[in-house]
Amino acid sequence: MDAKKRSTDKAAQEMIEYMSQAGQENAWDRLDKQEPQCGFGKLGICCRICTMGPCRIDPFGDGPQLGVCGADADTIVARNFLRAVAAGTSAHSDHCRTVAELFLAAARGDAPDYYIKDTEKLHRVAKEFGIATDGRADNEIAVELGEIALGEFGKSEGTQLMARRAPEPRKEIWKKKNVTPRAIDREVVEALHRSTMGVDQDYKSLLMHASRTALADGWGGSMLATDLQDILFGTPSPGKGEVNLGVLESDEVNIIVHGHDPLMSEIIVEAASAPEMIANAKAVGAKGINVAGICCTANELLVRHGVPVAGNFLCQELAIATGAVEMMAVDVQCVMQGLAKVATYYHTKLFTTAPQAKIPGVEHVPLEEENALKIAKKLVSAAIDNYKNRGNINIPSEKEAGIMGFTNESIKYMLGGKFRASYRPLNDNIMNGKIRGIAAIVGCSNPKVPMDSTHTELAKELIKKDVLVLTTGCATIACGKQALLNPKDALELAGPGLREVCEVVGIPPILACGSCVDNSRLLVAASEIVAEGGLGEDLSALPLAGACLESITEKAIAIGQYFVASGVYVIFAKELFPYLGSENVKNYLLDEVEKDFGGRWALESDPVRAAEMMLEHIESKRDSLGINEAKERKLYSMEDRQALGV
Ligand code: BF8
Ligand code: SF4
Repeated sequence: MDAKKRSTDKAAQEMIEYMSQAGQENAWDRLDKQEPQCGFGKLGICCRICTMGPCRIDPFGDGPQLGVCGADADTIVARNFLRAVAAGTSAHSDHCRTVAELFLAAARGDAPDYYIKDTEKLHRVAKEFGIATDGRADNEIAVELGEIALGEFGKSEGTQLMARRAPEPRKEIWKKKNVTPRAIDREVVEALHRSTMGVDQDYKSLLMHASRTALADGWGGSMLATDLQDILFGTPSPGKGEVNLGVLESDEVNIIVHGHDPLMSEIIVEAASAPEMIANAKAVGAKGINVAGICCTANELLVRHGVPVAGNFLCQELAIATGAVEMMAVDVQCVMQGLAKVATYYHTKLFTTAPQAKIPGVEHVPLEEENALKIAKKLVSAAIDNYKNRGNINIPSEKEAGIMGFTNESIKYMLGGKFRASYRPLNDNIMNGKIRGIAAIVGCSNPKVPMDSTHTELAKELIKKDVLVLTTGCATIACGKQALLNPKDALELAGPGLREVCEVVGIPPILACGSCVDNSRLLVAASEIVAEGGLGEDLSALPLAGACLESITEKAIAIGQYFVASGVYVIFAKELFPYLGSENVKNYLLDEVEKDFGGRWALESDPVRAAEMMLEHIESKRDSLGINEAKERKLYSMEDRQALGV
């Protein structure tokens, strides 16, 4: 076991060594035990959809080429891809539904501990949805907005309201291809129906529905979740935060919130800051209460409240192994069952809080919206009571400060000022070539990749080449751990053009934009950049590329596909893309899909090469826009001019 091969983050290396010496297993050890992993699964050519199976296709062509039902590799791989998109869409959208229900309950006065924090955004989104706002109370407007939002999941006709935000030519493409997303639940249900035995057996048809389902995520569930959360919990604005296991305090009661849904974590933060809770903590000998986050819940809290981030996905078990965590409360998604085992070695009290997510042996305390603060205080009290049970602690010292919390709104304000917020300065600087283009770095941490290495190397390569980077999810936390969200450090790594613009407008070269549902912020920002003018008429015209080189979940596939179907070029790591067992599916996703949507997938694991590919794409878009011409003329030498006779 070489901890350096497992992670590039020193705090994680220290904890990996520590757990190894203590004989405690974590995700990396379990991965070792799984090796060699199934080659059929890696290619996506196994099917267990019906009980005539499980079936698998021989990738070498000697053995069976058809499942019992006659399904070929194309159908099996396309079905697996569609089901991943449907699962990812369900995750983001069920998160959204929970938020929408809470939003409505808060507006109706049935969730007394929550209230609307961003009334300006409430009015803006309400007007966009055609809700009358003049002379009406905020709560009345919010009730109507909440009802419409919940309707987006199951409405019997019409298409997603948020999808109207896309540029006109994009909407035309979706209409022509018949993929404008309808009700979110409908797209997911249809995806499961189509991909069951004996239904849709045309890989292109299956993949077309994957686009529609994914769009119901990006321009539906995820976008709606982001906006409702902004209205209810406050729209983030850039602020300072700290990242890595060093944020845990040796002399305070440490509480970790982990998962995705801010419903639970928001209220735990509030409960932990209540004077009586702090007094109780002091009474047991602690100096205070320290709440820190892991995964996307961390991003949500960091961007809204500056709550410190203990780590990304692979840090969850390591955090407990510090021995300094009195309580970890988890909600939904990316919560490893392995936590339950690690917690048995330490005093950490683990709680599940979401009705959708329980773990055997872990106490379940559902966070009811009508009693939220009371229940949150019960959880915080459990943490305080547990402080006395601490044994030895081993908190790594590493932590880095950075600026996080960029949104479509805040980027515009920073660029153009509060009263004339605008993307104009950004568009101008892309057009004059100081900024070559924009890159989105998104995604997870996967034990198959040295933790954080690819996200951070890619970010460094891109800013060096004058590409503005926007990042979300665990990729953001990876950048934070390596000081890349610290504007001063990051600016030193940026190319001269990007650096100049960032210094003038006061933004860092890597913009931390929040959680994975916040990828929808990038879609809105890109649409507004198009609307600002000068960079083409559609998202596919923009010098823009996305990458997720450390992915794990089905959610990442849904995100990738909604970016592709929105016209964006998206790179994933080849080894983490289990859909290559069909030449036809591969050709479609890596090539032909571009004719349909203007975006496509590409596969590359090496961050330096991935950066080159993204730059090539960005430069080709710049060429098509004609914005490289002026710069090229400047490079002409005297001989060139004489040869041209000018
Ligand atoms: O939704 S980046 S490991 S935490 S899936 Fe999960 Fe991946 Fe992290 Fe957030 Ni996103
Ligand atoms: Fe096999 Fe077809 Fe059933 Fe899949 S659906 S398990 S390929 S028989």
